[in-house]
Formats: sequence, C-alpha cells, structure tokens
Amino acid sequence: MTTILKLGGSVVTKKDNRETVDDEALSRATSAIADAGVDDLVVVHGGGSFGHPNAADRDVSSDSGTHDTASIRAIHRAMGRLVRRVTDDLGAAAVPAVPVRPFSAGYRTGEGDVELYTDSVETMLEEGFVPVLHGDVFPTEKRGATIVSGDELVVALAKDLDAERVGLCSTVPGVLDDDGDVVPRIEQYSDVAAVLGGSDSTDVTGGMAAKVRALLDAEVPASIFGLGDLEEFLAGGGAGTLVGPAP
Ligand code: IP8
Repeated sequence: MTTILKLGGSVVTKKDNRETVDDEALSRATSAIADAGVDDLVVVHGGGSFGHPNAADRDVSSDSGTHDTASIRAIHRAMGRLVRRVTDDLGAAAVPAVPVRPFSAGYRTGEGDVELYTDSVETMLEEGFVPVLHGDVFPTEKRGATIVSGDELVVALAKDLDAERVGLCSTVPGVLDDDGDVVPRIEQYSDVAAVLGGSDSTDVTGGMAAKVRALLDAEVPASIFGLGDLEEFLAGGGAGTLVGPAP
C-alpha cells in the first residue's frame, strides 16, 4: 500500500524569510516520519521560501514559462538546496530517503498536463527507499520550462503508483470555512469555491484553491491537515479535510 505525503513548503521553510528552513517544523516532521516507519512511502515537498521567491523573481510560474537557462538553473538549484536538507535530516533520523529531481524526471505537455517518469520511483520503493520529490522547474512543451507544484507531482504519483493514501501536511489544520472551522469533506470544488481565497505569501502555483482542484483530480482519498495531525495521518487515521472519494 503506497502512501504519498506532501510536506508543504510553508511548513518546512519560513515562508517570509528567503531560503530559510523552519528547523523546528522540519524536525517534527522528520521524527514523525521516522517513528511511523510507513512502508512504501513517497515524500514530496513544496518550494516555500526557496522555490517561490526564486521563481517569482524570474516571472516563472505554472503558466508562465522561460527559455532562460540561467533562470532555470537558479530555481532548480534553490530547490536542490532544500531537498538536500530534507533528505539529509530524514537520513539522520534513519529514514532511507533519496532525492528525486523532477526537472530530470518528466515534463509538462502543451495542454498543461504533468507527465512524470515513475518507473525509477517504483524501483526505489521496491528497494526499500523513501523517494523524496519536490516542486521544481519543469521542461514544458512550447514554453521552455514552467513550475511544477508539489501538489501536481502528488497527483501524478498517486495515479501512476496506484497510491492508497495521500496526505498534504499544511500550515493550517485543513480547508477552513468562513468561521475558521475545518471543512471535514470536499467532494466537488463548488463545495468550497466561495471560501478559498489566495495565499498570503508569494505563491507561484496557486495556493489552497489549486491544491484542492489538483486533489479532486486524483481518484484517491486525500487529506489536508496540519503538522499536529501528521502522526495521526501516518498511523492510518483520518485527519483534517478529506478531499475526493471516501477511503
Ligand atoms: O510549493 C513550487 O512547489 P509548491 C516549487 O508545491 C517552486 O507549489 C520551484 C516554486
């Protein structure tokens, strides 16, 4: 049973301090993953203050592409610094984490779809590794390179690997309604269209609205929850907002 866990970029980095890891949050997440010892786990992390400001400075987003190779290298390298830190910390906690760099593992089609080469990820899982992917700059037909979000990668992985569980660990305890309460279940986007606003920091891939849309696209039960519920999710429990079909 494959589980895909996304650690939000705003969870593991200080979103308003450029290229700064949130040491405490990353250490909590790392310990939860190490203690849970989940088999067949794929981790994906977002861009946070490494990816988003570097992409925004260069006007690159999931829609807007670039052919400027210096920009592509700069964004990819910034994400390299973050995945190195995440995998090193997981490794130090005895999680067999290995990095997978999306720029070299897929592309976006002219229609905007994400194609990811997942055979190598499957082999890593079979060999007992925990592959760690991340939002990245991504080769894109007709537009050079755009940004692929961690959420889009989660959806592609969930489909290709036939994942049974998907979890998105966010800075909020779930999708919140107008009163600030967690919406327990979202079956279609119209359930929450009115309450989903933009993200409060630089986010070139669309914030919570894009997250929910992407998850509804994956035909797998997905939960959006806060760091405080990570242990519970990894232990198999329900946490936060369930998006899509019932488990
Ligand atoms: O934080 C974006 O990934 P996300 C990655 O999952 C970059 O949307 C490079 C901005």
